[in-house]
Order: sequence, then C-alpha cells, then structure tokens
Amino acid sequence: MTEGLRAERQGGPRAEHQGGRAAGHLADTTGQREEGELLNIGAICSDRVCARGHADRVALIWEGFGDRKATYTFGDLKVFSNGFAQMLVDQGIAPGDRVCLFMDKIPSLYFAFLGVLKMGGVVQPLFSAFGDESLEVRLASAGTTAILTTRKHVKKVRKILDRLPDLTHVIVVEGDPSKLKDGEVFFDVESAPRVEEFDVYRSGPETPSVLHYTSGTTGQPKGAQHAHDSIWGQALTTSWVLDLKEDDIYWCTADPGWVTGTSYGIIGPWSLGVTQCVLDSGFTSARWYQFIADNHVTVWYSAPTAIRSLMRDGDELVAKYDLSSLRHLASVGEPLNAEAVVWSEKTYGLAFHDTFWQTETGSIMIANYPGMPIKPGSMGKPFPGIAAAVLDLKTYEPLTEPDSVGLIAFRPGWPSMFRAYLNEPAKYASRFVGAADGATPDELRTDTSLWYVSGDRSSVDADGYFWFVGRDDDVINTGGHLVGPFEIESALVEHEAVAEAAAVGKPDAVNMEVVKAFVTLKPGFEPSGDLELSIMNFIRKKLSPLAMPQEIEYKDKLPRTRSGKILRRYLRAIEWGEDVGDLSTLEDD
Ligand code: 6R9
Repeated sequence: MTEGLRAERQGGPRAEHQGGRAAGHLADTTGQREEGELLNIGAICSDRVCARGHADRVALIWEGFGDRKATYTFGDLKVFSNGFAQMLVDQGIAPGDRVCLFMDKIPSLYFAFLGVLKMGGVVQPLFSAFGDESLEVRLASAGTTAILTTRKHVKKVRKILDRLPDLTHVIVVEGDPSKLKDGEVFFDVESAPRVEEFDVYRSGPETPSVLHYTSGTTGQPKGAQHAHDSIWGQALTTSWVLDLKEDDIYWCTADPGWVTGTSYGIIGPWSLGVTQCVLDSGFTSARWYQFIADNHVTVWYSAPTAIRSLMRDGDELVAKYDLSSLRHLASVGEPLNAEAVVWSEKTYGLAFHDTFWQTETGSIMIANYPGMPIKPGSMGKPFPGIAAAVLDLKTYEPLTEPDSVGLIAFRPGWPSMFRAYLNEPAKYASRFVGAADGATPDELRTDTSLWYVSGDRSSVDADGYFWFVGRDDDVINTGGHLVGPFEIESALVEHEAVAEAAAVGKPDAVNMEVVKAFVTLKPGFEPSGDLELSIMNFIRKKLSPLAMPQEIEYKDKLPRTRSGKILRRYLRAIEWGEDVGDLSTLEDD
C-alpha cells in the first residue's frame, strides 16, 4: 500500500464482491485486439510525447478558484497518469471495467482520464454539477465498477451507492482523508510515490475507450461508446481545423463531462504534444480575458453561449486586456449566429470559426478551416475524408438542389465514430439509414453505402457550405448542453405536487434555449410562486442546474396525441411563436 492510498474498506462486504475479478487480466472486451498491437490514447498523450523528447514541455497550465495555480509538464502527465493506472490495478479494477470520473476540472481529472485508459479501463466522465439522480441513471446504465471523485462531490455518491451493486470502489482523490466513510479509498496522486513506468494495457483500435452519455428525445440518456481508434480523427482535426502547432498555448473552455472537453480538451491537444490551459472557476468575461492575457493563449475553442455573454459585456472591457497572443478562434455546440462572428472579427480582429459535430461522431465533421472564407452563420464544409449530405426528410435520399433543407447525414466509417449505444443495439441501428435487418454494430459502422443520420437539419448552399436549421427531435440545447425532455419530465413527476409534465426549450438571448416545464398538479395542490420555486429547486438538485426549468406554467391538462403521447412540439411551437398549423400533422410524430 502506498502512502497516499488508504483502503479503509478492505475486507468489507464490497471488497468481497470484487474478490472474484481477475485483476489485471488482459482479455479485450471486443475480442478484436491483434497480438502485439498497441494503440492506447493514454500512452500516446503522455508517454509518446516524452519519448519524442518533450518530457519537459508544459502540458497543463491550470487555474482554479481564487488564485490557485499549477503547471505540469508532459513528464508529470506520464508519471501521474501512471500513478492512477497503477492504483486502479492495485484496487483490482480490470480492463474493460467502467471507471467514472466525477469531479470539477482539477488536475487529477486529467491525469486520471489518461490513467484509466492506460490500464485498459473504459473512462466515463460525468459533469460534476449532476445531481444524484442524473448520476445514478448513468452509473446504473454503464454498470460502473469504480468512481473517482472529490470530498466536495462524494456525498452524492453515498446517497445512491446502495442501489448500485456493481459500484464496488469509491475513490476520493482530493480533500481531507480523515473525513471519509468506511470502505472509501483515499488517493492523492501528487503525494503518492511516483510511478515512473507502467506497463500499458495493449489496447488495439477497437478497444473501448471513452464512454459519454448523451440525451435523446425518448428514454433515459444513452451511453455513446468510443474506441481507441478515435485518436486519429481527433488528432487530425485538432491539427487541421483548430490549427494547433507544437508551440501553441491552447484553451478549450469545455468541461470533460461533455465530449468537447475530452476530444478537444484532452486527447486532441495532448496527442500532438501541445500545451493547454484549464480554468476551473465560474464564468465572468473579465476572468476569461485575464486568463488569456496571463497565459498568452494562442488558440481558443469555445461555445456560442460564452461568446454571446462576452459580446453582451461589450468592447470596452476587451480593450482593458492584452489579447494580442490570440491567433485562431473556433466554436462548437450550438448555432453560432452571424452577428457573433462579425462581432468577434471586429473586436478581437479574429473571427470565430464554427465547427459542427456530436458526441456520437467523436470528432469535428463540418468546419470552417483556417484560411477558408467564412460565411458568417454557416458551419462550413465537411472535413476531408468525411462524406456528408443532407437527406430528404421523408425519403432519406440525398438532396442535390442547393439550399433545400434536409437531415445532416454522414457515410459511416470515420475512426472516431461511436461504436455502440451501450446495451442498446436497436437504438444504435436506428441511427443508420439503409441498413439490413439484424446488421451488427460492426457492419453498420463500416458499411459506406449507409448513412449515419445526425438528427439535425441543415441546408447546403451552391458553394457546399452547410447552414444549420435546427434539431429534428425534442432535445433541448441549453448553452451548448443537450438535455433530454424525458429525463426532466420523469424527475418532475417525482415532485409531490406534480401529476403530469412536459419539458420544452424556450428561446433565450444568451443560452439559445432554456428549459420550460408545463405541469398539471395533483388534487390538493394550488399553483403558486412558492410551488414553482420548490419544483425548480427539486430538479436542480436531482438532475442539474442545466436541466432546471427557468419557468413553470401550470395547466389544467396537457395536449396529447390520439395515442396519448404529450404533444411537446405543439407546446414548443407556441413558445417559439411558430405557426402551430394543423394539429393533425403533429399528432402522429
Ligand atoms: C460537440 C457537441 C451535439 C448537438 C448537435 C447539434 C448541436 C453542435 C453545432 C450544433 C449548430 C453547430 N450542435 N455543434 N448546432 N451549430 N456548430 O456539442 O456534442 O453535446 O453531442 O451535441 O449540438 O444539435 O447534434 P453534443
């Protein structure tokens, strides 16, 4: 046992539960690993950079709340990710096990991410603002074995632990070790003995790597499973679209709880050996500008909601900071309005370059490249090697007439494409048009005669530029984060006063959409402002601040289809001031 590691729960009932597991066995869960092959994202992002002679180069410049600051080299990244990998092996975690990371953007999150991959585990990052219910649904779905968290967030884990029989390890990586409960393990990688060398798990291209949960219209969120092969797509797009070069100082503002924060906030830059910055504190425009100026950030990847907030705070603030280090800006996650592009060009002397992709695609699919003429409001053109089209909404035939609106679709087979929705093969198959019944996931993702349908609508102009129109489903995009209406509605009806509920996105000047809920009340409850606050708070705690309705409208009854489904689209159309048209056309959707 190492100094920094205290297995207080050893010998307890949960330790017994994992007793039968063959620790460190090398069976690949996909069975596709070639003997001797090694493609491991954790090792490429740390060991390989060191082996190329860059162990002393800065990998991470980190700032937290207050004036907490730290800097780590690629050498540190290697040793600390080894530390996590070795600790997990010592704990009996086996390759293929799901290991959840549930913490703020602290340095250990980044070390642990690479560490889990180095020992062959599947890394499942979850947004630290998730409440206990959001957390439970995702851990139960993944059958997660271990969770790495902090003192600040462990309480939420304790609340649900008894309902998660697979979750046999709770490891706290920061905070006061004396405050842990029986059976919880404390591991502080920076004070533990250094692990200079670790025998990296010999993963191959198809070995499962990162697991991100993403919301759909129906049902609970789905686990999009990625594989180590993704690194080719992520490295290449980071190089060609984000334009990262070895001497850049890069800042991706996304949290690794979401796919942008792992594909481009960890894997992309570090696979290329580039220095990146992380700011783990709340948003203010002044703090962000100061961060860019202090760290001489050169390339900045952010999201439209943040850009609109910066815009709102005005040009005068910008003039107070030296932002001259910036040379390239890009954006993702939601529609980037033309006005924001024009404003950034005027204010920073640099236009934000919009990029389009999804959790499922794993890497950028459509983009404005450096040097390409930007048409403000357009997402740009498909990445080289990506065959993209818009398909007719009904026939799924590619539309050839410029400017016609259809479904954005891609020919399968790019390296970073998701390999499965965990345990939901039918849902996975439903994303492909033209597939034979019973096609396996492997057949689906390699058959270039199919279309993977993104679930978004767009048009393509005569020059081949894609123009986003909207989502093709009821998923709400708030500040670049997807929230599923079903998840919110399920939580709403758990409130003692709520009988039925519908959740839709309503327009918002900064966040594009915020959640609005329509509810009917149970007998004995009366509409009131206090009740509204109580319901909002209930959702914030259970799910997350993102999922919390900003407004609740009381109804006597909710509109339904003949088959009894709540007509969310009708409610949404009213919020957006759209023509609700003929109700019968909405009925059967
Ligand atoms: C990377 C990421 C994916 C959904 C996607 C679409 C929306 C992403 C966009 C955009 C308009 C863009 N989206 N980029 N909409 N313009 N440039 O955000 O993944 O969380 O899975 O969201 O976000 O609706 O389908 P994810």
